[in-house]
Amino acid sequence: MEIFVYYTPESTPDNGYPDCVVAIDVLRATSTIITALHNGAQSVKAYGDMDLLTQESELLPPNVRLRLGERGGKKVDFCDLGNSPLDCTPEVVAGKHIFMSTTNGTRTLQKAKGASVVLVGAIINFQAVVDYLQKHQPHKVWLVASGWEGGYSLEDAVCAGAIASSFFSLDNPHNGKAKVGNDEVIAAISLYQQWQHRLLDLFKLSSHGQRLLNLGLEEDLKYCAQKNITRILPIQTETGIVVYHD
Ligand code: 3SL
Repeated sequence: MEIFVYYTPESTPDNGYPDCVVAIDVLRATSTIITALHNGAQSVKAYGDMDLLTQESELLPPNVRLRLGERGGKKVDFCDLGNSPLDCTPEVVAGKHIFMSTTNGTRTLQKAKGASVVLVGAIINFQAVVDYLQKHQPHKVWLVASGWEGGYSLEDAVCAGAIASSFFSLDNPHNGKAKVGNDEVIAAISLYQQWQHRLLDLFKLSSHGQRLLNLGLEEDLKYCAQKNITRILPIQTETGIVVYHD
């Protein structure tokens, strides 16, 4: 297995796909997807385009669908939910098909669509991602951070580092359980090693963490900073649609 880290979907190579992509948007899209499926949602479908989301969601009756939309951290007016994982309670999401569009995270899922397997990772489930990779040993793996509008984000980078840390030790990274694909892998592991016991503090320092704090969403940061509170591993079954995989 060869593991690569990309800090934005835009920085992934455009000449083909790997065997497995792990899409990461810790604050908050992938944390929300994982939570919704943990709490009984049937599926989550990601859209870049709000109009398409509206059209396709209308094909299902209102009692089995939920529209989830976020722009700039805020709920999109006509949607049922914003992008807070804390709103995805069992009472709200169980049995529902979720149609979702967010600023960055859903773009990562769209971008990953050509890979044979697309997994959804966050701090709240990273051990489930590691266990899947260890069991299935895909040949080439991309850990793709969503970042923010084309730029680097600390919270996604540290999550990539949490996953990669299970495969490499910084003492001798080129002699690990997998092959180091690019320098970003080492940088992500270094970040995780520095902050692994203070993830919430790191999130509060991050630019998107600051944005969410300014919107009064500290509880979301606290929730998303918890390590491995679920074993749920969403996996893409067709372009943009993710369901629970064990
Ligand atoms: O960019 C995204 O996809 C979102 O996760 C951003 S937010 O946390 O909902 O503001």
